[in-house]
This record gives sequence, structure tokens and C-alpha cells, in this order.
Amino acid sequence: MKLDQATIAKLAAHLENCELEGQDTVKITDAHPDMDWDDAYAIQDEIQRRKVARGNKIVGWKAGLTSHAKMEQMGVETPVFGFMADYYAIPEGGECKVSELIHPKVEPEIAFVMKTALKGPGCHIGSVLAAVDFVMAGIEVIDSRYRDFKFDLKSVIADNTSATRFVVGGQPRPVSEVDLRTLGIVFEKNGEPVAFGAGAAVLGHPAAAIAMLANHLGERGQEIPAGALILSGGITEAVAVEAGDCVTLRMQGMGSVGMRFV
Ligand code: OOG
Ligand code: MG
Repeated sequence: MKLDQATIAKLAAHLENCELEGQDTVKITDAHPDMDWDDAYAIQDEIQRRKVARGNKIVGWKAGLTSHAKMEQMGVETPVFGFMADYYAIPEGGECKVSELIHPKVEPEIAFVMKTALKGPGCHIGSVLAAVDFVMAGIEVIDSRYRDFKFDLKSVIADNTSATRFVVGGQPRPVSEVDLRTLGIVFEKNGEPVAFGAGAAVLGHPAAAIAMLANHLGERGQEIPAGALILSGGITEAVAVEAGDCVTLRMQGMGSVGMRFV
């Protein structure tokens, strides 16, 4: 760690205030070029602690930058992990208020719900499939707090990987019944298909993203608890949205899920 506790707390408060007020900011590595990976996750942990202290529940985790499309779009090469708070959840078909956000984008993702806890290190696709209860369609809304959505990996990790809202739904399926790699998706904005993909876009097998998350948390003495919701990371590039838009994700054999931006 390169940053002291006071600096970590100050940066966490700043980034969380930007989130809560819908304000953008310059990336934090501009002022702290020496910060390391542990500092970045420590800032994210401090944001999580602030939310829990305020009474929010942590309902799940997310992997991000797990597909080549996303890595290329954002100019980075490693997956990142974040958490999801209760108030990020939007009901199926519900409204997402753009006025609360900075510059939202949407991503088609596979949502996993855990049957049993999963603790790394050493987790692999097999351990994930044994621990997952069911999978369903999910749309993540990301909203980087950084100006013009421009960041480096440490800055985006500290900013809880741009997490802001999500919707899950459609027709959940037991994970044993789904071929996660060939699972096809069509992502529509205002009735027009705008992106297409298959599950294998996520690290060759979407369960690999959950294994990486479990191993990442395991290194920090944490586990994925039973019942947690986990988003796999976007299968395609993220798509910008504005008030008036509606988006729908159709997932092969698993129905569809959507939300509206107001
Ligand atoms: C970082 C978060 C990426 C995903 O699914 O790849 C992410 C970003 O692009 O702002 O959530
Ligand atoms: Mg995402």
C-alpha cells in the first residue's frame, strides 16, 4: 500500500459523493500516480463500508472488463471486481432516473445466483457450477464518475468499477441446463437490435468470471455468500443511453429483461 488511511478515506468520500450527487471528477491517479492495486481496492472497500454504515445492504458483486469488446472499448487488459448495493436494483421493466446519473451506459450480462457460498483461492469453473443455483438475464447500468468515462484500472477499481444500477429477470434457468458458452443474446435499444453476442465472449466461459471473483475475494479473506447475485461482466460493448430510451436484453431460452430511462 502506498496511501495512508486518511488519504484512502478522503478519496472514498470524494468518489462516493460524486456518485450520490451525479457529479464527475478527474481520475484519482492524476493526483496519486503511485497508488497501487491494494490502495484501489481499499478505497472501494471504504465506499462499501460507508454505504453499510448508512444502512444499505450489499446484495451482490460484479465482474467487469471480462470480454475483449469491453477491454478494447475501455483500453484496459484485466478484469476488475466491484460490489452492488441494494439501491442499485431496478425492478424489471422499471425506470432508471437519468437525472441521478452522469453519463450512463448499459451492458448485457449474465446474472448468477449462488446456492452455496464460494470461497477462493483455487476456485475454477467446476466449483462455480457446483455452487450456482440459477442464471438469468441482467442489464448493468454503469456510470463512471470520471470525466468523459476516461480512466485507468486503478481509478476505476477505486470507483467501484462504475457500478450504479442493474436489472435482472426474464426466465431464470438452473445452471446445469444452460450451455453458458453458446448462450446467445440480442441487446435492443428502442426496439432496434444494437449488439449481439454469446456467453463465451466473457473469458471463454462466463463461469470463469465468477471463479476469478471468488479467488479475488478469497485473497482478501472474503467469500461469495449463498444467495448473492453476481454479474458476469458485459458480453458486448457498453451502449450509451439517455432519458426516453428503453433497453431490452433477450437471452436464448431465458426470456428477456428490460428497463426504461426517464
Ligand atoms: C468499468 C466497468 C465494466 C463490465 O461489465 O465490463 C463493467 C467501465 O467500463 O466503466 O461493468
Ligand atoms: Mg458490467
